[in-house]
This record gives sequence, C-alpha cells and structure tokens, in this order.
Amino acid sequence: MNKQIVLHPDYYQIDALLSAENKLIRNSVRDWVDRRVKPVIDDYAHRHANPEFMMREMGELGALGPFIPTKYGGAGLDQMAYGLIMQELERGDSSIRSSASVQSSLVMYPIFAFGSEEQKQKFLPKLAAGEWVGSFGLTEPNHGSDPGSMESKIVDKGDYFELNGSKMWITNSPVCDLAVVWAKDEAGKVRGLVVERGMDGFTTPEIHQKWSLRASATGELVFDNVKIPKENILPNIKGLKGPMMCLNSARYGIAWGVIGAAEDCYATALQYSVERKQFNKAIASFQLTQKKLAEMLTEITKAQLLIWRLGTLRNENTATPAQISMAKRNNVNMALQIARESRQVLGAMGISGDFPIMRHMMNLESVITYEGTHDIHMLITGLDITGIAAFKG
Ligand code: TGC
Ligand code: FAD
Repeated sequence: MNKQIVLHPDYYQIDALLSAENKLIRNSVRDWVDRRVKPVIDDYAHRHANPEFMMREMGELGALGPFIPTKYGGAGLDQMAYGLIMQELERGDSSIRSSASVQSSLVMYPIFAFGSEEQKQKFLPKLAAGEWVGSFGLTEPNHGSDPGSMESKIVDKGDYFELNGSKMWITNSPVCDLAVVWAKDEAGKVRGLVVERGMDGFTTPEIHQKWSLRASATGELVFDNVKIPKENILPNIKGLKGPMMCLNSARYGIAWGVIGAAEDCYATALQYSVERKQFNKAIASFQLTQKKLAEMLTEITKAQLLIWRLGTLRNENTATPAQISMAKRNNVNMALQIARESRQVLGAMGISGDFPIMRHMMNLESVITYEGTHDIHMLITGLDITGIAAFKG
C-alpha cells in the first residue's frame, strides 16, 4: 500500500484541481499538524486541557483569518485555501479546527465585514497573529437553534451601551481576550459588539466535564451591566442576518474540516485491517471489512467533490446559505459514520486511546450539533426546496 494514498485519499484526483498556492498552504499546515498537534493531542484531550500555545503557531502559519486581506494581518488567500487549512487542522483534532474557525469566521470575519476602519486596525492584526484569542456569542441558555429569540440586551445610556444577559456553550470563552457578541437593542434589532476582557461585569466561566472537544475550552459569556463603549459596536450590520453571515463562513469551513477527521479514521482502519489477523488471515481480506472500507472511501470522495465545488462557488461569491447547509450536514454526518465504522474495524482496540478514532468520534458529536444541528440543516434544505419554513410554528 502507498502510504500517501492511505493517509490522504484522493480517489478522483481533486489535487489536480487545486492551485499551487492552495497545495503549498495545505502542505505546510499538514506538516505542522504532524509535528505539533498529533504527538500531544491525546494528552491534552485526556487532561481536558486547551493547548494554548497552538494559537500563536497557527498565527505564524497564516491559518487564522487566511481570507482576510494582508493589510489587516490576514494571509489574503482564497476560500479553497481556507477550507484546506480547516481540513488539515481537523485531521489533527476538531478542537484545534474549532479554535481556528471561531477566530477566522466568527471573530475576524464580522470585524472585517461589519466593523469600522478603527476596529479593523485595532483587532484584526493581533487576532491574525494569534496574539489575541476571540470568541463568538450567539447561543444562550434558553435559545440555541432559535437565536432570533435571544434575550441579551443593550440599552443606550448616552455615552455608552449597557449590556446584560448571557451566552452559553461558547468555544474559546474561558481563554478569550475579546468576544463578538450579538444582543438586541431597544428596538429589538440584533446588534454586534466587541466585548473586551477586563470590562467590569464581564465574566467567562468554563464548562467542565465535556466528553467531546476535550482539547478545546468551552464556557459561558456573562454580562452584568457591562459598559460597552460606543466605538465597540459593529456599525455596518443590523439584524439576525449579521451572525448568520458569519455562520455561513464557519459552516463552510466545518464542511471541509470534517473530511480531515474522516480521513484520519479511514487511514487508521485501513492500516489496522491489513495488519490484524484473525482466522489466519488479515481482517482486510474479509468481504465485510472490504465493504466497510470501500463505502468509507466512496463517502469521503463524494464529500471531497461536494466541498470542492462549494469552494469554487464561494470563490465566485455565488454560494447560497442553503448550499452551505447541505455540505455541512452531509459532510459532518459522513465523518461521524466513518468514525463509527472505523472503530468497529479495530474491534476492542477501537476504544483505545492508542488510536485517534474514539477521540474523533466524540468530537464529531459536537460538530454535528454546533453551527446548526443536523436536523436544522435538513429543514433549511427543506425550506429551500418548498419555500415552507418547517422549523417555525
Ligand atoms: P429567518 O427569519 O429565516 O432569518 C432572519 C434573517 O436572517 C437572514 N438569514 C441569513 N442570512 C445570511 N445567511 C444565512 N445563512 C441566513 N439565514 C437567515 C434572513 O434572510 C433574515 O434576514 P432579514 O434581512 O430578512 O431579516 O430566521 P429564523 O429566526 O427563522 O431562524 C432560522 C435560522 C436560520 C436562524 C435557524 O434555522 C438556524 O440556522 N439555527 C441554527 C443556529 C446556529 O447555527 N447557531 C450556531 C451558533 S455559533 C456556533 O455554534 C459556533 S461553534 C464553533 C466552533 O467551535 O467551531
Ligand atoms: P436546541 O436548539 O435546544 O435543540 C435540541 C434538539 O431539538 C436538537 O436535536 C434540534 O435539532 C432539535 N430542534 C430544535 N428546534 C427544532 C425545530 N424547529 N424542528 C426540529 N427539531 C428542532 N454557540 C455559539 O454561539 N458560539 C460558540 O462558539 C459555540 N460553540 C459551541 C461548542 C460546543 C462544544 C457545543 C456543543 C456547542 C457550541 N455552540 C456555540 C452552541 C451550538 O451552536 C448549539 O448547541 C446549537 O446551535 C444547538 O442549540 P441547542 O444546543 O440549544 O439545542
């Protein structure tokens, strides 16, 4: 078996469709993940600890806000490059991809797209360098799939806005230097604001005891009469459309990322199956094992083609939110099914921490829920087909 074909399956020669620049950035992130993530990630996951050093190193690689123009510290790369970076990070672990996609799509993107020139200059270069860590507060304790019903509020106090409320299940919150937060103004319009660590009344308690994304810090954002200077409001957006546009970017990145996790599981199962003998034969020689492997490769290949096409549409700025939902839903589910099948190929060894499969599987249980659940994305497709929003009462 050719090691590269096992580790990085490319059955339909999609590599030939990528630019030299795309392959260069992909290969440098792949190399970094092999050197800096894979050797330590199990230890961090076992200890439920966040590998904080990685943010700076991802900044050095150009993996944070890669699509942000260079004048703001980004790498000025295209959407295909962004996706490939997410794929390589998630081959290492979904936690690392989560940190990077929140920073890129949910923090840097809204500041770039909706922020003032001063906000862009103040925040983007330090976020791109990984010097500052950002988080994104949309979900609340009582409002997950239905963010439009959020209760967090800002009240105009003349010189400043007063923010009250809380956000729940927030990636990076315990370690963030700033948070892009969505709250309603007195007119009931959703507004975006940048809340900075150190502001009085702003706290970020951690959520402990997760069985998933254990190498990522998740927590709350709590606002108790926080005074938000007016210059911290994102001036160029009003309405739920603002956070949803950020989600389009993040969901697109996730649809790429999970292919990395799926490939890591598939490669592990394939290698194990040729080495493990039962009934005096490699288990890879049994038809039922081959069925599993053949189906995994087929599903990975279909997911790669789907996301490559979506990447070209994103580069042309013509991808619709519903197309992104379809890719997020399909590819995450594909990766989760492959993690489950791969685990079975390894028998008891599949549950062992000596292999990455169970870690990927547990991570993917979050990925199938966050950024819109599997079912919500199906209903978004249903709405696109029929014109009827089945999620509304
Ligand atoms: P609805 O009435 O349909 O829409 C309200 C306004 O928003 C616009 N809109 C979008 N705009 C751009 N892109 C999209 N994808 C959009 N979806 C909706 C819409 O056009 C409308 O605009 P306007 O101008 O007419 O006001 O909204 P709804 O209240 O019925 O809700 C439907 C919706 C789409 C919000 C819901 O189906 C949904 O997607 N829920 C899922 C919530 C979600 O994904 N939360 C994610 C939180 S962040 C997170 O999970 C980060 S994890 C990060 C990590 O660690 O990687
Ligand atoms: P609910 O909305 O309560 O849904 C529960 C179940 O009901 C789901 O199966 C759902 O599909 C179903 N359901 C809900 N409404 C309908 C409907 N109309 N029709 C049919 N079924 C329905 N959020 C952030 O804002 N920022 C973050 O950084 C962030 N990071 C996260 C990190 C992790 C590890 C996790 C697990 C979550 C994170 N989230 C974040 C929150 C995430 O986006 C929400 O968990 C997700 O949107 C679902 O909301 P919920 O958990 O409240 O589930």
